Amino acid sequence: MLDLEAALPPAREDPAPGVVVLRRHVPETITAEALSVLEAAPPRVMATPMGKPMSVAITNCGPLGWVTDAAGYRYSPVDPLTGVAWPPLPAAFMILATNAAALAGFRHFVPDACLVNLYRDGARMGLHQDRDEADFTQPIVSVSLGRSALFRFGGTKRGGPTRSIRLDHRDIVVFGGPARLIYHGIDRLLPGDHPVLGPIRINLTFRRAAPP
Ligand code: MD3
Ligand code: FE
Repeated sequence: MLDLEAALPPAREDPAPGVVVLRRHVPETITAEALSVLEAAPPRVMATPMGKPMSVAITNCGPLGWVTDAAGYRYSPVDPLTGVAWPPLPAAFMILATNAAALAGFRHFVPDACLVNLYRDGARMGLHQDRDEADFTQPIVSVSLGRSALFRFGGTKRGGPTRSIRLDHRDIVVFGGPARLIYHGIDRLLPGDHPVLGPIRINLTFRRAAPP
């Protein structure tokens, strides 16, 4: 069927300084690539340094992967379950993340880590900052697939006012500059299965973890 919506340029929103939302920007083929990563390095529940299991299951692809355990939060070149390298970052992931960052004003973004978050009903991510990376001049690019979710973000200090926006299948958000260290999280999934992923939401976050 002729898809006129797909022929239009992606709709762009700038909900706060340094936050750029590119609606329906992600090609559908990225979903299959994400499922391949999940097959190569199965998602697992990790515990926070305090020993509390996360409600989101995670895995990674790329040279570095974000991990958490009793020793703390960090990036690791190997999967702690197997001791072997994370699966490679698919070329289509790299192109998508670099192009999205450039559209948001961040040229030459070359991620070295892609954290894959898997949500089902009841999974959430409390308000936090992402500050385990070496270079905060580099943005973070977030790709949403599957079930819609309510994303919440505030400012760079805990306890300030927050806003929420809905993130749907194929949406991208770029966080950089003044937004790089904002508090953010996922309140909950929204009702309604996705035609392909069913009750699941997948989020890919592309990061530059190593120093420049
Ligand atoms: C703003 N993930 O993995 S994506 C995370 O949907 C994370 O799974 C959420 O927060 C998710 O750390 C939210 C949006 C996001 C990701 C990283 C950010 C927003 C961000 C880093 C800095 C500022
Ligand atoms: Fe985060």
